[in-house]
Amino acid sequence: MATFVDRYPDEAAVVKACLTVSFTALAIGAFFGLVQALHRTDYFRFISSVDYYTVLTGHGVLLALVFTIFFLVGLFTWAVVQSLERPMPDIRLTWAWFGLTTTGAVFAAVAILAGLIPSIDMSADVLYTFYAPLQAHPLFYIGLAMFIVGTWLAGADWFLAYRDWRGDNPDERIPLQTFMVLTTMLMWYLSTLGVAVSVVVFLIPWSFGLVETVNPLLTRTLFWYFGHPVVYFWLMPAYLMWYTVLPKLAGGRLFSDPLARVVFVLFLLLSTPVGIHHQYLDPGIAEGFKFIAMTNTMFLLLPSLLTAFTVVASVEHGARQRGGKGYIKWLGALPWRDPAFTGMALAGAMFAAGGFSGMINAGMNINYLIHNTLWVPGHFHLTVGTAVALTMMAGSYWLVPQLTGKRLYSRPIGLLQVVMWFVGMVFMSNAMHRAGLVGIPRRTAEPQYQSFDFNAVIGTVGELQAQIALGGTLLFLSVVLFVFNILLSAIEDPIENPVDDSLPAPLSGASGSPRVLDDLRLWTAIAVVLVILAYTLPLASIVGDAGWFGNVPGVPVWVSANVEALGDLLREVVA
Ligand code: HEM
Ligand SMILES: [Cu+2]
Repeated sequence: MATFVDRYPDEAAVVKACLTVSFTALAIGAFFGLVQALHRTDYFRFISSVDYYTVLTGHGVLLALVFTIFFLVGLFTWAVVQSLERPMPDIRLTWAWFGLTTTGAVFAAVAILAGLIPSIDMSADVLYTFYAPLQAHPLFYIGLAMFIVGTWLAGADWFLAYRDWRGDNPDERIPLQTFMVLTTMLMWYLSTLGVAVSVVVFLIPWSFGLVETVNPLLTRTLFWYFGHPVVYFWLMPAYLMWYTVLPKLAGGRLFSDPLARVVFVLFLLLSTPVGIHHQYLDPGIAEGFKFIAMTNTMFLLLPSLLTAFTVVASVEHGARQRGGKGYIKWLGALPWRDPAFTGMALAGAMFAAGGFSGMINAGMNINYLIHNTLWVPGHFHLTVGTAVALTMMAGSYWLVPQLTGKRLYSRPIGLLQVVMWFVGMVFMSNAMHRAGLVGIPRRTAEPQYQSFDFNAVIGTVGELQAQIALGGTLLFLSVVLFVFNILLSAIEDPIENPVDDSLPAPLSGASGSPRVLDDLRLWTAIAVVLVILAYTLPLASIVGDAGWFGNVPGVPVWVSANVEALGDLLREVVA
């Protein structure tokens, strides 16, 4: 059968555009990562420590939000189109959400990067968590709001495609990839409500000076209401590829389709009522609510353990199809020369390690040991920074040829790239975890804290710094290889079937499983109830303590006469 781009050229163009934005953000963000790794460890400094926060904000926003989410919207569009086997209902709507998300991302990026240019009165050095009372230039918040609304429209687009398909196929089970997209988006709608309210109702008016004060605990809580589910928004594209693409690359088939559905339903139910686990150290939230968030968080381990089982079982099935034998020896029969397979497999292995350090983060009492230390970036460079990022890069080696009709420029370079990421991350992340354990803080350009001694239990602090700098350098070089491999693939000549893109049916299909699994209304309703239970009382007490708009004035990271004038103007218009 013809490849994706021949069957759906219009859709392929949108997906390619999404990946172009995604990889551009990856390239810039990775460069910032290198700057941070070398600056913090004092190996090489060419920015001032004040600009460090501009760079760190850029790194967080460009990688954790732009790179991941643009990849997601591209991948999901591909997944919906190819699993429903029909084009998008109206390609103009598809381009419209692409345009809106891209404009929003560019606005936010401009507001951040302007911080590096002293002659421009604009800055957004508020880090990707944008905690009030740190106050960014309004353009930053406006960009974020547009970006989020863009993702909502993208979801609407996929739901419309599904509705059309349902009209023609009233009795069929939802195709697995589309099921994954729809459940993920339902979770996203539910959770982005929090951040949208925070940005639109509180932060934008406040950054314009329309309201004087803000309630920092309220905006923080709304941020984390979205901030935990967003980690599943990053992960679900990786899961989609682990469940539906990785088994095929391994030479096998997905072990169980119904189990995959159960996992996605569990994420829809459990992702949101846990956000307070990021606020164990926030005063103003009663311990009991924190305890509930911790309990819910521990339940969330279940779908990830189910995933580990299902994906490994599918890969083992693949290895045995390829002649693999024995308890462990089958591992040798896997296609380790294929960069797409190897990258995803290594990403999955690192996710297991990230899961373990995540359990430490989630424990209310041991969290105090590592809170705000370098342990935390150590943890999430394993999860979003590897499980997600490496799966996306590796998956691209299989996906991009379907979008361009051209073969990958070099598989050996691809293989070197994914292995280099893995090795770089072993150095950087492990050293970050250890540095956190001795109390070295995160989010600082000057971690030496003169007159305060950090003593490593094993090795030395100097050795930890060296590993972070070395790991960061390898990671950056890995991104350089990735970007060049993809760019050089773009100038290959088109060929008939650049990659084997067929996806075999699961070993155990959906047909025998309970129909209730596909009842999206039911699962959404339960998810809403769980959110109401988890959040009503904490929010009521936060608002009761300090009011909706609080009593804390802003601490602007920008100084701009223009914005003040604009604020005056808006105040007059409103009055
Ligand atoms: C070239 C590869 C990378 C390098 C060298 C790198 C390096 C670093 C370092 C050293 C920090 C800690 C800075 C500090 O706390 O002072 C950091 C923070 C961070 N990194 Fe990375 N990183 C890389 C890739 C990624 C990727 C792929 C992602 C996500 C997809 C990511 C997301 C983040 C986030 C969200 C933060 C926290 C920012 C904050 O504290 O506001 N990084 N990175
Ligand atoms: Cu979380």
